[in-house]
Amino acid sequence: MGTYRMCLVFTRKFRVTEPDPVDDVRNVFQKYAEDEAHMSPEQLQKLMADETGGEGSSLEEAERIVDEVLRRKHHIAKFTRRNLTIEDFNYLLFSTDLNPPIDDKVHQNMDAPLSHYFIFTGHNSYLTGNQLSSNCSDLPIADALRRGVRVVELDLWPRGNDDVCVNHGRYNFTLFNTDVFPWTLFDHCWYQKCRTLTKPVKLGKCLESIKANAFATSKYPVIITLEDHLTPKLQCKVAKMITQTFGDMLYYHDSESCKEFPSPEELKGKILISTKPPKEYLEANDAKEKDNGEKGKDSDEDVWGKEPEELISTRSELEKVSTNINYISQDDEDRGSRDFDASCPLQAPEYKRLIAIHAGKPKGGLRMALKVDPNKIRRLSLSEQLLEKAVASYGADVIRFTQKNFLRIYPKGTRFNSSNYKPQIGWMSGAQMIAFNMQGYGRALWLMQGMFRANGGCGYVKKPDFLMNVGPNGQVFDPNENSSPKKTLKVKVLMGDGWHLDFKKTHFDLYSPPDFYVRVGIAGAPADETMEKTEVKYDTWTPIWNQEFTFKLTVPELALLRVEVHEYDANEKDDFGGQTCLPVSELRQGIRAVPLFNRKGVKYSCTRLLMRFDFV
Ligand SMILES: [Ca+2]
Ligand SMILES: [Ca+2]
Ligand SMILES: [Ca+2]
Repeated sequence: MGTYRMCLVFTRKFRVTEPDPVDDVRNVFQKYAEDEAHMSPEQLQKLMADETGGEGSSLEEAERIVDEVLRRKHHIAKFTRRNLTIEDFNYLLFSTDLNPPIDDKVHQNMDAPLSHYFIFTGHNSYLTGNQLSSNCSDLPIADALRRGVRVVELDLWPRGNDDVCVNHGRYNFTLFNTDVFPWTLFDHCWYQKCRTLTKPVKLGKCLESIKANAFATSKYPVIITLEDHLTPKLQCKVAKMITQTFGDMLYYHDSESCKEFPSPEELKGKILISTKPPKEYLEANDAKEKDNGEKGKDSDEDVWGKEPEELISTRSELEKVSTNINYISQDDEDRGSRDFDASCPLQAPEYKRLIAIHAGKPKGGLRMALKVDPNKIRRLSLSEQLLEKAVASYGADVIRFTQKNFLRIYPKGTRFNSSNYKPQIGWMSGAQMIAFNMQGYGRALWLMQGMFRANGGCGYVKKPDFLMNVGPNGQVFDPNENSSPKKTLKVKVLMGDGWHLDFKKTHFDLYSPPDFYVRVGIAGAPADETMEKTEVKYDTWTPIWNQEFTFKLTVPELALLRVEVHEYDANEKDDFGGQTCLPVSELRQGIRAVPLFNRKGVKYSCTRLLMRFDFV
């Protein structure tokens, strides 16, 4: 009896899935195999060359692929033939590693200054869950770095008189608004508690974790942004800890003025510190704190099947955000540094020396904050709301600023649940560091993960030229101007497979096979944003859709292809069946195996779609 059951399990887990080739696959096979029963390596090479426009498709590569398919599919090492049947060819097209939708190699020019790249950026990287009560740990930092995140953020707080810990300080009491946060418990008592709800982790542990994981996935530099709430004495201690932990890995420069930054290539294997110089913390401390009025509703509800919302908030929402520059100082980096001992003499030169990227606290209005100093590179932090405001009012100034300086965007304070915001507006304005809560999964994070699948997943994606170009009269790209379509992408959703291996038989529907449909669309420039969907294919684990969609793209450089699979249910919320997001600029033409990921961005072992991409 036991043997019999074992046998069943074996069959279920290891059943090789080989759905019959769809018409598109048959047609391609017939065309290149010239109506013969087999496709030779030479014919495969011709196919590969036609798809890539002739680039990077050698006969050796085609032979390697043929051998690999025969080895895997027929479990033999010595071949009596060296060519593919239609079934072998179909197997090849379904292989996510042999036939991926985008390349996995770093292919962009890595020799431009650091500010010419979008950088994969984390927000409150040490939090394991929500922003109020989750624990602090070095594990999410390690996890983020291993996923290619290149900017991690640490909040430094005193622990007793002599020690430093990493913790999510506290929220302004004024942030708590019962409209946003419908708990009735927000009184002063709660405020006191909120200061200590998240459990701290030792700084040393975080630094060691960064050192151990920084270059496991990508060799390109890691930037640590520090939010510092420390006395000069403790800053000295931090400087010592950082120096001792990282040693030669640390990059810093002697002079305070730095006109151009080194490139990711030059900074390979280096760690950079970015924070405000100690003096500015003192000033921030003295500055009068104001209600930051972040009362906008969270726009990132996980409502499945809902269309993407408008990129820019409505006028009335914008008007809630004051133009007063004091709101800029409502960056996390400033929020509540009240227990700083201002009477203490300022003596933390070692600390100041370590700062590679100065976070400048702007004086004056938003426009002043965006002013470019030809002799100095700064990092400016804006909340997601203030960025919208800045782009709507001074779009060109934002672009000009980000051509040289670093712009960091952070989630508004009311995202207690670690949700994220739509990153597109940040990319369209050239903001390098769009800080995301990496543990707060949802559609926005899928876009972020999709963007950084580009360039081999190394965490640096070169900004497109149009963001860096300066015209003869100093004119730059205007993010508020509409342009005409430059490229058309055709996406054909052919079929899907693998769910029966990754999910239980009853996961989707209890009494029948699942009913899948695919939502496919574009995230990017407002004019390009759209979402379409296929028909529902009822009661099948291997749905065949064969539906084609056409997307006209005004900004193809920043477009992301969004793909979501859902399982239709007549009487309840549809089930989730996988997602992915892919940089359009890197899509390989032709029929590709597109691996799907779960809500958190973890790849399923077997679940994938067969899709066809064409640029016309
Ligand atoms: Ca269902
Ligand atoms: Ca069903
Ligand atoms: Ca169903």
